[in-house]
Formats: sequence, C-alpha cells, structure tokens
Amino acid sequence: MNRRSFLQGMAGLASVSQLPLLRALGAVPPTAASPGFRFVDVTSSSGIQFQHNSGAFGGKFLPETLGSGCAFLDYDRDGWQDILLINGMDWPGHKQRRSTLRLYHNNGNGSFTDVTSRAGLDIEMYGMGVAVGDYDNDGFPDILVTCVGQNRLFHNTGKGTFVDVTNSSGLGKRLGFSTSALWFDYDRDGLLDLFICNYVKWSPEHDVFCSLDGKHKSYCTPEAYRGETCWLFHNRGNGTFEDVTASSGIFDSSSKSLGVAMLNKDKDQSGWPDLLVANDTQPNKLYRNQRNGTFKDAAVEVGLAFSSEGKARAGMGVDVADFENSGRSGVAITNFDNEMMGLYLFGGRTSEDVAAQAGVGLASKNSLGFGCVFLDSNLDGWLDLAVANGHIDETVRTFVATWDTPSHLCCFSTMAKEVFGTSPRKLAADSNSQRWDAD
Ligand SMILES: [Ca+2]
Ligand SMILES: [Ca+2]
Ligand SMILES: [Ca+2]
Repeated sequence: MNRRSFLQGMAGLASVSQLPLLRALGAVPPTAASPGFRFVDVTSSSGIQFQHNSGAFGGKFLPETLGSGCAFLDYDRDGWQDILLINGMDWPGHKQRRSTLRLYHNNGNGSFTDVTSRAGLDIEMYGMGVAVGDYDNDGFPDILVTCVGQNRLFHNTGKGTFVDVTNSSGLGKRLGFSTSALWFDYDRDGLLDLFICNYVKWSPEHDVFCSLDGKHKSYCTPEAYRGETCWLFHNRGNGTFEDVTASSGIFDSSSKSLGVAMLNKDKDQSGWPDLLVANDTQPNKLYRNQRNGTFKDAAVEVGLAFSSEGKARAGMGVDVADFENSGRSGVAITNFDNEMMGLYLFGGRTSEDVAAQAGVGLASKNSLGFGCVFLDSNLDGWLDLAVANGHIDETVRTFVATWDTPSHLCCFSTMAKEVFGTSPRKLAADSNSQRWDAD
C-alpha cells in the first residue's frame, strides 16, 4: 500500500464511521513508562521567541509539510553553544510578512540573545535544513542552509558575523528542493566536503493537484513527483567546491532524499566514511566509500533499502550510533504512519531490522516520524532514541486518532540489556556532547 492509498483508505474507513475500530486497532498513543527524569520547556524563559513560517496560505504546497532544521553551534567560540533556527517564508504572490532564520547567542546564564541581524543573517529564504562545519579550517564553524530554491553557504568571519559565499564558493546557480546536508571528509584530505539531499522535482509553477476527497486540495505525497539526485561537492581547499555528483557515483535521479548520516566503520572515526541516505517512498541508499573518490550503493545487499516485506518505506530522519555498546553500528530511520521505524544492526556484510524485537517497531507504527537522534538522556551510559513526530496534512486529523502524536523518547537502556543480551558496558560521559548549559 502506498501512502496515498493508505490515506484514501483511512478516509474510506472514517466515512463509514469506524473511528472506534481505528482506535481499537491500536491508533492510540502507547503508554510510556516513566524514564526517571523530566524535560522542562525553557524556550520562552531563555529568551527564544521563534515561530516557524511555512508560508502556507491554503495552496498546500509540498514544502510546507517539511522543515525546518536547527543546530547548536558555538559560532563565536566563547565555549557556549549557540542556537540556529531555520525558517521558511511566504510564497511569491502571497507575501504578508517577513520571516528569517534566527541566530541566538548563548549568554552563558541560561538566556539567549537574538543576534540574527548583527550576525548578517537577516536574510529571507525558504530554508529547510542546516549543516554546520568549518570548511576552511579557520577554527570558526560555517553554515550551510538547505533551501527550496538556492541553498546558501555562509562563511563565519570570526568576528561574530557571516558572509554569504554561495556564489563565490561555486554552490550557486543550482535550484532544488534540498532537505538535509552533511559536512564530511570523504577523501580524507583534511577538508570537509559537502553532501546535500534533494527531495523531488517541485516548484510552485509545477505544483500537482492532489485530493483526498476529489474536491479539496490536499498535500501530495512524493509519489506525485519525480525524484532528484543528491549532490556531492568536493572541497578544493581554496574556498571553492567542485560538483562531483556524477564522477563519485552518487548520481541517482530516482531518489527522494530527506535524511543523511555518516557511517564510520572505525570506532575512532579515522576510517573512510560511508553515507546512509533515507529516501521517501524510494529505496534507502548505503553509499560505500570506495576509497578512491567514488561511492557504491550497497543498501540492497546489506538489507537497508527496503522493509522486511520488501517495500520502500517513507524514510525521513536517520541517525547512526552504537546503541548496543557492542562496537557495531546501529541505524535508526523514521518512516510514515502505518509503517514501523527501521532500527538496523550491522553484522558482517548485512544488517538486520530489529525494530520489532527492540520495542521500537510497535511504538512507532501509528506515528509519522520526522527527525530522530540517539542520545543518552539520563547519562546512564546507554543511548536512548528520541523521535520527533507529526503529520503532513491536517485533513488527516479527521481520520486518524493519532494526528497529535507526541514525540517519542524510547529508552534503549533496558532494551540493549534485555533484548540483545549484551552485558552492560558503561560509556564514558561524552564531554563533547552539545550541552548548551554546560552542566
Ligand atoms: Ca557561543
Ligand atoms: Ca570556518
Ligand atoms: Ca575532503
């Protein structure tokens, strides 16, 4: 069943008043055991006032269903992690307000100050994601913002400001619907290269009419659009990048990519990094680094491309970590509702999806997952998994009881021991983790 037929199927079910059946089938939030700690929302008390603008005006443009990313970065190198929040903007012809990304400086006392204008980032763009990396090795982190339209590269001057170097760096004159991006040094020359995920071929002029009821417009699933290749840019070391998408073997115009994560086989991160790309309604990719500037997709052989039923799921977010503390990598990939998350463990040349055994499968089946991250939320030495859930279309509210799905925090501490039978081995507290309040 594809996403559209699922949504239409749900519409059909609801039209014969079977919502109680949906609830009985498990479309209710799973009960959560107390993790033994609490998160407290300090957004407003810390001085952060941010509202995301998707530009939605009723036209139901596809990019409104995604976005947007954010990053912790210490842009001024004062030892305190600052916050960057990416934003969209109003669509052409429907301009009502100005909205930009926001950079918040960490004051070191639990509060933040909006320094967007001061930093030179008060620029409108339809932002989607962000990747932070020091591409010129001057010690100051630089910012790549993925966009609908033209992606933007901002060089950190080291004086609290940024300069848009998109065109001079060679990243200009490329319009797309970019989503996630990753800085990584695939050829190990000491210079960060740039991988950018693209979703589908879409523009306001080529928007497709999709409808759940045959009358009113709804958001299309990606199946309505052709895919688009991801991009790989090699860092030349002189402030410019070379597009090596084709020569590196990355080119694939069938992909509809939303998430990317680096997979490093060596624990000390000194190896040749591979890439994992989560694709929406298309097979996921595992780009194996051939150590000669090229990559080879091994997702099908390894068993990451499809679900265990052989279906391409709606891959969204992806994260990689050794969540077993066993020395082997694990991968989490979020998917659409009515699809479980993928939770893969590598063993030899293949991987196994252990989502169901690990308790993540059923817990995630009725929710639509977007971003996900492994984190040790209670510092017990075991990585937990946090998943941001949502939905793409408020029309679904009528049909699906889990429209307002809460985000998931799945505690793997218990699972690793009980399900995988591994002996508890504590990880040292990660001094490099991004703790903004330094406690
Ligand atoms: Ca700082
Ligand atoms: Ca830099
Ligand atoms: Ca490099």
